[in-house]
Amino acid sequence: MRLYFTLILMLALFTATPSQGAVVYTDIADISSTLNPNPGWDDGFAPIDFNNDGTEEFNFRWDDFGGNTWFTHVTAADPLNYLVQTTGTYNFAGGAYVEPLTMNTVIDATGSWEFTFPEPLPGDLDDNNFQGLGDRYIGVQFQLNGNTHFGWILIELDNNLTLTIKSYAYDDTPNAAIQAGDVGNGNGNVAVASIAVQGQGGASTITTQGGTLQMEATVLPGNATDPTVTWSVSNGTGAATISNNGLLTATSNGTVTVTATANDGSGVSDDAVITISNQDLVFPVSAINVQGLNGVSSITTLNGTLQMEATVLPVNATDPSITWSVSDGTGSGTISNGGLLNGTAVGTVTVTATANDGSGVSGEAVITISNDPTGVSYINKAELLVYPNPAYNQLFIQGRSDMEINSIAIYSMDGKAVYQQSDVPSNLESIDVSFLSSGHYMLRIQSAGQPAQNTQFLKN
Ligand SMILES: [Ca+2]
Ligand SMILES: [Ca+2]
Repeated sequence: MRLYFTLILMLALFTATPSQGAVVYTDIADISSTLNPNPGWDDGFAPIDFNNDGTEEFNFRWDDFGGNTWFTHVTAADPLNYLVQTTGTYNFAGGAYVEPLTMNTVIDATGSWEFTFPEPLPGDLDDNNFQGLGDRYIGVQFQLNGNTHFGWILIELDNNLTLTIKSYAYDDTPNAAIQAGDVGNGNGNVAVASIAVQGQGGASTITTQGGTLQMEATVLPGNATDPTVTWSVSNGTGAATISNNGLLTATSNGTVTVTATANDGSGVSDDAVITISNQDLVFPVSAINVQGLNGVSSITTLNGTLQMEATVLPVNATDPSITWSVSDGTGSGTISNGGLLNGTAVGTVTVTATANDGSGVSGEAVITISNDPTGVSYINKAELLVYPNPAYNQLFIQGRSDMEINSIAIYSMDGKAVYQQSDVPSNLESIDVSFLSSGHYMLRIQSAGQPAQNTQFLKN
């Protein structure tokens, strides 16, 4: 038994012994800088301090000289000794372009390395380089205590010219190679090797107007460290949009190409062509149902109003717009473009909504206009204004200057008093009606020496 514990202890000690040299990984909160304003620059942002000793080894810079002349640079604390892996081509200023490395690329002394003076470019006007690729790695080498170390910096330069610095790592063993994306967890990183894109169930068409197709990406190998993808769609003869989750929505007939791109910096992507049809179908209006708001079919005050509503079928009618009109019956009225009916003479009127799509479909409702429903005179507009109608939170009351209002009451359409104020201050300007639910109400105002005056209003 004692021997067993001793073996366990020895094994534990052996396992815990740090290996010589290790990848030192730093995941910073992503730092983004966009080329804006124009012209302008952002100097020395995103300091990279590989060994966390308070001294940065690298940082980044924008230059923007206007007229779309822009550069983004990798700069270094020691530009004559710190190197960046480059593509070996030179920009007009004599600096090299930074090589966009994919995940697991081995970074060592081989390859093309350049001093960081003049500063190598992740991108400029002449060579997009990193632009639009998604995540890519910059290979770097630098000196610590006279020794050379290799490392990587993960960046993204998007098509909107936003440069984002995400994380970095180096190997603390001098001259030791490091793989792009190695975070030092001992497992290395499993890069995405392939992506297969298709529509759900193998579908490659959208045949309904404004229809959708859920796109699917099969990412291999199954143990990829970061199996997530970014969806995009490019319009061919047709057009569509795609959500972050890969839901494709048809816009116009033809073909579109859907792409899923790995987010792990492996550079792997796949496309699928989707064919869209039936986006130009026309659905004529088949029926229109007309009624007053909340089913109200009467105006109970002369010159009162009623908001009319039209329900147009089918719900996917291509042009669901309508035109309002009113024809006099025994009464008369006017109607606004928005369907607000004003009863101008007692009796009935017929309100009509006619489809604008040429289908010839219309719907109508008969509205009864009455006056003085409670045996008192209506509001004389020359003496008493109540507005706005419809009312929202406040109902304003403006009487003739010598009018003395004694009481105010509001009744719902079924006759219940929902508001009463008997001690009306002389400076009253408005009533708070925000507590009322939407619908029609009767306002009754009793002023000195006058019969009660009523008006109907709509609360929105
Ligand atoms: Ca440092
Ligand atoms: Ca990060």
